[in-house]
Amino acid sequence: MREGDVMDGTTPAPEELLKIAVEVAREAAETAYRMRAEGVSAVATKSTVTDVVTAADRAVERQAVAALRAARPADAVLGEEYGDADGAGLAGGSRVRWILDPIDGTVNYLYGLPHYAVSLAVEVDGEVVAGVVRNAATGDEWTAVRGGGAHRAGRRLGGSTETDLGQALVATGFGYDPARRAHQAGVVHRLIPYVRDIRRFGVASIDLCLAAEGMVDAYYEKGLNLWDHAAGGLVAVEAGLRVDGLAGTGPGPDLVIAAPPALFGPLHEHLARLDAAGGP
Ligand code: LIP
Repeated sequence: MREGDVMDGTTPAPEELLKIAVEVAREAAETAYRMRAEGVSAVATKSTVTDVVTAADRAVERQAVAALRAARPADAVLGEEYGDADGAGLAGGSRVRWILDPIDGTVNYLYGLPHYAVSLAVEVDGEVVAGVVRNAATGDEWTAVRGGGAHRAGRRLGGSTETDLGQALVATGFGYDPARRAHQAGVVHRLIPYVRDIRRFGVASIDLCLAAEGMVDAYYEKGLNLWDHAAGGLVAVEAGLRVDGLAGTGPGPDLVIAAPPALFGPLHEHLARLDAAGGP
């Protein structure tokens, strides 16, 4: 048990859980960066021939899970590469679950684009209460605590002040399945006349943080897994954005939309009309 446990006998306050998350994410990011410098190896594929996983994705996840186990042995951990690390969900009866994407933006990582992140969120009783997204190439780090705001480099984030969708810079992404990409491209094709422009950076967790910073005005994507959006989603919410799916269904694999309240409605309307949550 760590110092600072105040929620109950075994569950620390979100601020304490965030400290653990940041420590683990920083060490994981260092490993990812070092392994990139040494050269990407053991590239395998997952859902499709373009859905790659590298030795670094796996090594970073093993390292982070071991660090979380050392810090909080009873907690559950869900990671992109190994799933439920202990295979038993809430193994030790803990109320806490960690949600990890060891390298979000693996294709960027493969190509050496300095835009990939360790994303680590922590849930208590199924609700995300804290999260960190760290760009392992640049050191940019976004953090959030539920009810405590979102921050980068000591600055509290507030999202974009844009109120006109026609002036909005919108980030989005495409899946690994060609048929899904075709559907997503069709949505972009028909959405683009109604926005300022589109950006495709390739890392959902960072996209959500850029929206929290107002570096883009909004973001949406179909096909995300929980580990892609759990931490970045809290950063966006704590920066004042609405993060949701279509028709209030909540952010999920069908669709994640993140936008300031003034833009959320108009963007949601277009995405619903364009069947952004549909397709393969
Ligand atoms: C990636 C997401 C990105 C999406 C990619 C992929 P990965 O996650 O961060 O937003 O467009 O298709 O899902 O596979 O690098 O962990």
